[in-house]
Amino acid sequence: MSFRILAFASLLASSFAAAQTADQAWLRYYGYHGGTVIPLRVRALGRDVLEQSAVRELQQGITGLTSASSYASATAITGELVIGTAPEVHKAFPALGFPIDLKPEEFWLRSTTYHGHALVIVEGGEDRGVLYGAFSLLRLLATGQDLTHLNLRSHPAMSIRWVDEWDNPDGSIERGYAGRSIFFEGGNVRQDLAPVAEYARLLASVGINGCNVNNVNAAPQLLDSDHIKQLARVADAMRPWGVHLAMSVAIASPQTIGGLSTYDPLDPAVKAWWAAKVNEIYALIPDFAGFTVKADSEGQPGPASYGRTPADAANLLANALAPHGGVVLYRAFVYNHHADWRDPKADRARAAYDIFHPLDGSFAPNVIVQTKEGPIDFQAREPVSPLFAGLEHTSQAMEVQITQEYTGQQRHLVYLAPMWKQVLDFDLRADGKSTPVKEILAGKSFNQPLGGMVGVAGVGQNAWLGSPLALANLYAFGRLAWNPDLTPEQIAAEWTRQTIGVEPEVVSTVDKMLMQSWPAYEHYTGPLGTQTLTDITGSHYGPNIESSENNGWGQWHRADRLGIGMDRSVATGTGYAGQYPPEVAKLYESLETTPDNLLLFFHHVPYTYKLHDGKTVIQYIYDSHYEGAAQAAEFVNEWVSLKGRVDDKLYEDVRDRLVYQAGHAIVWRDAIVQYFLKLSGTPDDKGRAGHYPGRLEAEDARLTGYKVIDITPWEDASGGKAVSCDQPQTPEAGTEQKPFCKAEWTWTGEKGLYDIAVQYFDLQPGKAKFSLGQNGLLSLGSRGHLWTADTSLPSSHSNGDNSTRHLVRDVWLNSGDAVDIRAIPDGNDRAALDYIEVTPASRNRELTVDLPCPQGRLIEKGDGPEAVNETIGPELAGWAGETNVGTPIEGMLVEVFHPGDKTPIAATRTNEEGGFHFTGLAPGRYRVKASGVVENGADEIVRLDPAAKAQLCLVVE
Ligand code: GCW
Repeated sequence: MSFRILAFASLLASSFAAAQTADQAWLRYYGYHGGTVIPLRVRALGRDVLEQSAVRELQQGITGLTSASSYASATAITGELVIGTAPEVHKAFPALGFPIDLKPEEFWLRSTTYHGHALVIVEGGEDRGVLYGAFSLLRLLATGQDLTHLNLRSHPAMSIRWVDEWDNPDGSIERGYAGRSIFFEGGNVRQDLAPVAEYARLLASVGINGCNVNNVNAAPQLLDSDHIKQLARVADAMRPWGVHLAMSVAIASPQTIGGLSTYDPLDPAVKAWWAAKVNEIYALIPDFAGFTVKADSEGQPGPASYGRTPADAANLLANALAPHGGVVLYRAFVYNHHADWRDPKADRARAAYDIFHPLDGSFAPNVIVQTKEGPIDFQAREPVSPLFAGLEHTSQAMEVQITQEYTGQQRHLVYLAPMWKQVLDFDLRADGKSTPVKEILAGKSFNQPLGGMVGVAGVGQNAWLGSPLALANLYAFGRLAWNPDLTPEQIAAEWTRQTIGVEPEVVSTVDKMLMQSWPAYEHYTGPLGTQTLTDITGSHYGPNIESSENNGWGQWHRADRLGIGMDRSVATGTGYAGQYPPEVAKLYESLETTPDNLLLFFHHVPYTYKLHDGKTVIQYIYDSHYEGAAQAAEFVNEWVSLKGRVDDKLYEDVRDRLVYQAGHAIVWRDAIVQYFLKLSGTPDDKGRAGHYPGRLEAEDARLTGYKVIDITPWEDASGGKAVSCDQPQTPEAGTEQKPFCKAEWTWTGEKGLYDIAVQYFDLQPGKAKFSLGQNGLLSLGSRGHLWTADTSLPSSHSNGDNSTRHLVRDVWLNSGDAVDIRAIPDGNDRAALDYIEVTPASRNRELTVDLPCPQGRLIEKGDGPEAVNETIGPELAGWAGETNVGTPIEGMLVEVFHPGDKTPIAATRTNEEGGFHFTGLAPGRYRVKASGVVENGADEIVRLDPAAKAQLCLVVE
C-alpha cells in the first residue's frame, strides 16, 4: 500500500504557473470552504492511466483546497480516500458490499468507516467513471458541500458529450474569439501540446468525453498519412483524461486527396478508400471516436453531387468505422444558401427537417444526426428544431455554440446555459407524449442506443475563451450534457464558487449578472424572435438590419414599412410550423398562442400589432432596446460593487469588458431604434427614439481636417453620418506640431460638472490618438482626456462592429465653452468620430480609465481665486503635456512657490509620462510652474487642503 505525499502535488501545480493551464478556468482549487473534512491520503486501487490521472488530480486538488484555507492537516480525518473501479473496490473491501453494477462512466462516492478508519471511496464503473467521480468529489469540496454523509451516485444522461473545435491547420479558428489554435500551426499539429492536455483535463472535469479538433469546413489534407500521425499525438495528449479524438472529414476526400475520380458514396472504390483510411487511423489511434461531417452545406461538397442522400454518405463512413467502434456525427445543417428571397414559400428553417425526416430509419446504428438547437443558426433566440421530433429511428445529438458567434463574440457577457436549458426542457410532444428534447437526446424517448450534445467551443491560446466570464459557458455545457436536469442557476453558482469567489455576495452578484445576460443581449439586439439583426454576411457582430434581406442566406425577417416577421404558418406562410408534432404546431400556427418572444419568427405582423400585454410591437422594439442597454450599464455597477473582493487582475479585465459592452449596447440600441423609427414612421411613446439629450453630432461640429462621411449601414451611426480624418492637415511651416483633425462644438447648456462620452470608430490596423479639450486647452475632467484607439474590433470600415465609446469624467463646463476632439489618424484607423454626448457627471468613479492626470483638475491661466478653490490636496501630483493631442512632456522643471515669492520651495522634473509628484507640502495656496523643454510653460495657482487629495494637470501651450 503506497501513500503519496501531498506536497508533491503542490510542486506539480506550481510548475505549470506560466503556461496555459486548466486552473485559469475553474480548476483553481483555491480554498476549502465546506464544513467537513476528508482524508488527505489518496490511494488508487488500479494502475490504469485514467485512475492515475484521477489520483493525481485529487492530490493536487485537495492540497490546493486545504492549503489555501484555514483547514489544517491536523484536523483531517485519519484514514484514506480510495479510488477504484467497481471490481477493484469490491476486491479491496469485500465486507463493505459495494455495488458492482455501475455503468462504465458511472460513479459512486461514499464516506464510511472500515476497521475504525474513515474511508472515502470513489468508485467508478470503469476507469472513466473513477475519473469523473474524482472530479465530482473535488467539485463538491470546492463548492463547499457538506460531505459528512457523502453518498452520491451519478451517471451521464447522454453518451455523446463532445466539444467541436473549428480549428484550421494554419492555426486560425473559424468563429474563434480567443486567439490562435492550441492544436495547429503552420499547416501542422503544434509541437507544444501541453495546452491540449490541460484542455482535456478541463473537459474531463465536467464529463466531456470527445473532442473533434478540426473545422467542419474540413481541410482534406488532415487525412493524409503524415497528418494522421500528427493527430495521434493529439490523441495521446488527451487520452489520460478520457477525452477521445474525433475529426471532421470532407466527403470529397477520396477525390481530393485519394486520387480517385469520384467520391460517390455508393462507389466501391470510394468505400474501399474510406475503409483503408479508417484502418490507418485506428492503427495509430485505437480509441479514435469518429468523424463529424458537414456536407452539401455552405459550399461543402456532399452526396447531392451524385444524387445520393445524407444517409448514403453517413452510412459509407459508418460502415468503415463500425468494426472499430467509431461513430459518425452527420450534421443536419444542410440548406440552400442561394434561396430565392422573393419566394414567399422559401424558408431555410424548413431545410433540416425536409431533408432528414424522410431518411429516418435509414441510418446505420453508429450514425448520430447532429442538429443545431434551432432551425436557423445559433441566433439569440430561435424555436427548438422540429427535427428532434422528426427522427424517431435515428440517434441524435444537439449542437450548441459555446463560442459566441452571434451572441457577442465574448466581448459581450452572455451566459448561454439558460438558452440551452430552455431547449433541453422543451417538450416537443412527439406522438402526443411527453418528449422533452433532453430525453430524446438521451435516447430515452425513442429508445435509441446513442445520443448527446456537441458544443462548438472555439477555445484558443488566449485564456481558453478570451473572456473570463465566458468560461461559464464551457463549464455549463459539460454539466448539462452530463445532467440536463441541473438548473442554469445551480451551474452558475457552482462555477462562480470555483472560479471567482465564495463570499455569498460575490456568488449572488455574479450569478445574477450571468442570469440576466442573455435576456439583456436579446433585448438590445433582436427581440421577439427577429433573430439577431446583425451583419449576417460579414462579421456576425454589430447591427446591420438589411443584411438579412434580399439575399439567398435565408435569415430573413421581412421588415418593411408596414410590418415585420416571417410568416411560417401552414395556413398562409412557409408551412414550417407544421413540421412540429401537432400540439406544438398548433401553438405556433396561431398568432394568439405563439409566445411573444418568438412572434416574429413565426408571423408577419404590422408594427401596431399588440403583444399579449397590450404593448405594440414597435413600442416593444423601442422599450426592449432601452431596457437591454440599461441592463448592460447595470452590469458594470454590479461588478464594480465586487471591487476588492475578487482577484484584482480579474476585476479589471472583466470591468473593462463590461464597460465596453455597455457602450456597444448603446450602439445596438440606437441602430435598431432609429432604423425602425424611420421605417415604421411610428414615434416612441416615451419620446426617446430619435432624441438624444446632450448629444452633439460630429457632422454638426466646426471641423478642421475632418470630413463628413456616410456610415454604412446608416443605422450604425447617430444620424447616419460621422466625420473621418482622411486628409490630415499638413504641419504648418516651421512647426513640428503633428497634423491632427479637430471637431469643435460650443456648449450651450447649463454650467456644471459633466461626463462626456465620445463615440468613435476604432479600425484596424492602426491606433488613432484622441484628445478632448476645452477652450483650446487640453486636459479636461478627472481622467481619460487622452486615449488611443487600440482595440481589436471586426470590420475594416467604420460601422457598428467597431463603433465604440470613451468616457471622460468630471468635466466642468460653462455655457459658451468650446469643447473639442482632436485626433491623429494612424494606418487604416482614420479616427472617425460619430458624436459626443454630455451628461451630468455620475458618481461612479470606477468607470474611469487610467490615463495621465488621474483625478486632476485643470486650472486655467488667469482664473484667479475661483480656480484656487478648484485644485486642492495634501499631496500635489500631476502631469504636463502638449495641448494638441496631449503628448506628455518629459523633463520639464516643475516648481512650487508661495504665491508672490520668487524662490521656489520645492522643485522636480516631469518623468517620461509627464508626471510629477510633491509630498509634504503644508496646506495652503501655492503657485505651480512648469517650464523648460517647450517654449511656453504653465503657471498655475492651487490651494492644498488636508481633507482632499487632488492632482493637477499643467497644460502647456
Ligand atoms: O453559423 C455558421 C457559421 C459558419 C459555420 C457554419 C456551420 C463552420 O457562420 O462559420 O461554418 O455555421 O455551422 O457549419
